[in-house]
Amino acid sequence: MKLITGPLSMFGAKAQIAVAEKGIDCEIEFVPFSLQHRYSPLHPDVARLNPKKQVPLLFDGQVEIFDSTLIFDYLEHKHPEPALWPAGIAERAEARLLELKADELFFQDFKVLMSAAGKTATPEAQSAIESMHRYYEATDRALASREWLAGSYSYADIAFFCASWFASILGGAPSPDFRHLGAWRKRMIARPAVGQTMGEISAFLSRNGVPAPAV
Ligand SMILES: N[C@@H](CCC(=O)N[C@@H](CS)C(=O)NCC(=O)O)C(=O)O
Repeated sequence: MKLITGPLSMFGAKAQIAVAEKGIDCEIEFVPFSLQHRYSPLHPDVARLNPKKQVPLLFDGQVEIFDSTLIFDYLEHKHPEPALWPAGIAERAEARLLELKADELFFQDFKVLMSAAGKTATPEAQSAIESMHRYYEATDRALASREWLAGSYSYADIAFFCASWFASILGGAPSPDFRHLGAWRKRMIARPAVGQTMGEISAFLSRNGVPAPAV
């Protein structure tokens, strides 16, 4: 199996963590990426396979897929253990919804901060930060009575952890007042699969003079 990702890819980090959680023997290849030139020049497999020109991509024999959520599904079918979707139907549905919300809703505010490129005083960036704050607040409330976002540790935790970790680089860090959320982030980073992936990304950031988020 081969995972093609970027050294600073939030969606790629999701896939990297999942592969590591499942203990899969998987080659990880990083596409060219720099803060200045972003994903240019485009990796040939990304250009060939993904009309959206995005990472991550997963290759396994004749299987060639893109999109982190599709990659989660493929990994789950190919390597069911340890399970990363909760077993209960309702909990699984909740986990899938939270994974989608991290990628599609929280990410909308994330994109605003990405475009702001550090200029967070603008009304657009402030509104995105407030919207993230509301998301963090609701998540903190939910985590007051549970260890993981939806039943057992799942892809929902991986997706939202990656989104909130990368948001922290862009000025969208959760307030330390959200102590249940803070404790969950600490539980997340203590997992070897998460700690190692984020450690590699932190090293890339520090090589580029950007402080990595404290968890
Ligand atoms: N929905 C996709 C999103 C992938 C995505 O946005 N990847 C970013 C890196 S985190 C990318 O390749 N961006 C390059 C670009 O859009 O030019 C997924 O879940 O994999």
